[in-house]
Amino acid sequence: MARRVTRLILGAIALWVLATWYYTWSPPQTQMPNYGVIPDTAMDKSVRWNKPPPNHPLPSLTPLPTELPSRRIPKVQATPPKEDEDAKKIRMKRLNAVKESFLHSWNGYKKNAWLKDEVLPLTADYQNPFGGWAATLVDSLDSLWILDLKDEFEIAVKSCELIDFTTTETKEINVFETTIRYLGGFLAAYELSGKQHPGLLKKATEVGELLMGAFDTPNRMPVARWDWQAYLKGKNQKPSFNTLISEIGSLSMEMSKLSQLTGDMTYHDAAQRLSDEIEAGQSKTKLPGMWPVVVDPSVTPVRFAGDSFTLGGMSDSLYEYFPKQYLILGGALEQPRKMYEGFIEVAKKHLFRRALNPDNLPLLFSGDANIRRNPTGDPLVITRPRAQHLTCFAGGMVALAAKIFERPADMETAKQLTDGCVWSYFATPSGIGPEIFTFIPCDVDPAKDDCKWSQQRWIDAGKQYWYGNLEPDEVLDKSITDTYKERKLPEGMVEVNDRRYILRPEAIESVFLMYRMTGDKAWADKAWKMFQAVEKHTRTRTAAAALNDVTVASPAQVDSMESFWLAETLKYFYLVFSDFDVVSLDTWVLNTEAHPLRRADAMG
Ligand code: DMJ
Repeated sequence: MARRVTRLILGAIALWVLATWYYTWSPPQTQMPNYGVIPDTAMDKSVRWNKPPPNHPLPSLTPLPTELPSRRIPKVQATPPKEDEDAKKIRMKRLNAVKESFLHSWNGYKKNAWLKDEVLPLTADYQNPFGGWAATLVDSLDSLWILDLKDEFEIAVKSCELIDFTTTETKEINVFETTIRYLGGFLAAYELSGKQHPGLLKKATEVGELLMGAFDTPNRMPVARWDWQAYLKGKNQKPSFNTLISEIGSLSMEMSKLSQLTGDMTYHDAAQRLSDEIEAGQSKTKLPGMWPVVVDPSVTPVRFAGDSFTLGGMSDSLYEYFPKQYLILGGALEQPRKMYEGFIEVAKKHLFRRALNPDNLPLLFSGDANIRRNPTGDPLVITRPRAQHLTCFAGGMVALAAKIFERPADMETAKQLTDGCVWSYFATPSGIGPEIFTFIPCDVDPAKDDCKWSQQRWIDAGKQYWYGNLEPDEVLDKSITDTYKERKLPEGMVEVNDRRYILRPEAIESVFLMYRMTGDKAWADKAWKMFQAVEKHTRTRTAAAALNDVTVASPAQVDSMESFWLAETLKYFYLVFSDFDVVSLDTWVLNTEAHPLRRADAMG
């Protein structure tokens, strides 16, 4: 009997030990949904940002330029097209449709993901890919203001007070994304709303202060993916030797604007050091005038030794910022203009290509350039006819620069670049342009090539693309037409390399800028057609979703809605149908007090 009791007691103790171990070490039972980003479990959650004394203090700070610009910056907006009552009714209907779409997604975010980075539009869940500091909320503040959703704006501004920038579960802070989505978001909203909400500037300063930690390196170049906790623990950090050029090349507008608004030159100084390095490297790259996608800022001077050049992903905003930074600084600094002028002719020569299309429209696309060696060892520039949705900002950039830098002939280039992107929308069965496709370049010399469409030319381009190692007559035309059919390729494309549409803004941004700068109503009609297609396919019960394949009539939706849908894409659609004095480019872009309104937003 005593032995049975002892066994029972021992059993109970064993059970208790097991249970204690299980509850202490097993995962919590209330399963957290998968938010897409796995927080680093090794992160010390008690660590909070508290600015440490710098490891590499600066003897002095570069101040904002104060001299008056040597040249007057010309106005950019055209006279709005005349409109009768019927035309106005149509425009207002379109405007309201965009506003309704915005409210639908905004409410979906509010209900399901408030204070989180992104709503998941299919599962009505959320995810935190940008530090968990309410990216969609902050990024969309200026849209709320522009769309005249002032009550929502007030609620959102109030909620910003709850965002805690002293901590995050993210191990590495992405300095570029944090700058454009958060810092840019606060600054744009602060200025647009007439500087009536000092809390927004306070938040911007918190972000700016945090980001300055990433610049505390021996050469003051930033660590683009920044381990903030290691830095707090005293790590002597260095930038990575393979950094993307856009991640260090497009911080300037937000940093300089923060200095303009606070009077603290720390931020502008950080940006100016970067710009000086980038300018110094401009003529020393393998494609002088442009910068390679991957650079090494861990050394001084920064090394720009890469072989690949593009206006697309990983480089785009570097170029986009030149005219906009020139404007932010009121034209008082020639450097961004010089860098623009130094690169644009190179891009025209090596990247921009006329493209064959069944309607024989004058279209341009911005491809990629790679540097190879020819048999004698000399560098050879190979242009790859790969068009990315991300390059669609180029039309708007070239148009803006054509106006402010007085390059009127470039307006035609801007038009053709923008029309290229519009064509990529209208060419697909869904009515939306793909993320990446391969086009058919015509000879750069119009005297040698009239760039006239024929089915045979499309087929021959396919032979070249798919069977480049064979002689053209070794490949049957039929095998190419079969490939085109199987791969559902619109006439004029030889491959769609990435079939997604992820709610990106670049194409509509350029259409909007072209409309405001030319006053040609055709742009508004193009925008409406684009909007209808985007709205039809992306809308979900909760918000709006990315698409997996725009080359089919009914693309499947993907459970993602990045903050730029509300912060950029719908804002540009809305501005297309607004009066020209809503965020007039001449007020907000040319005014030396103008806000950065985030990288892609020359005006909003
Ligand atoms: C935007 O968030 C920014 O404009 C960035 O510079 C590149 N593109 C995305 C949206 O596509």
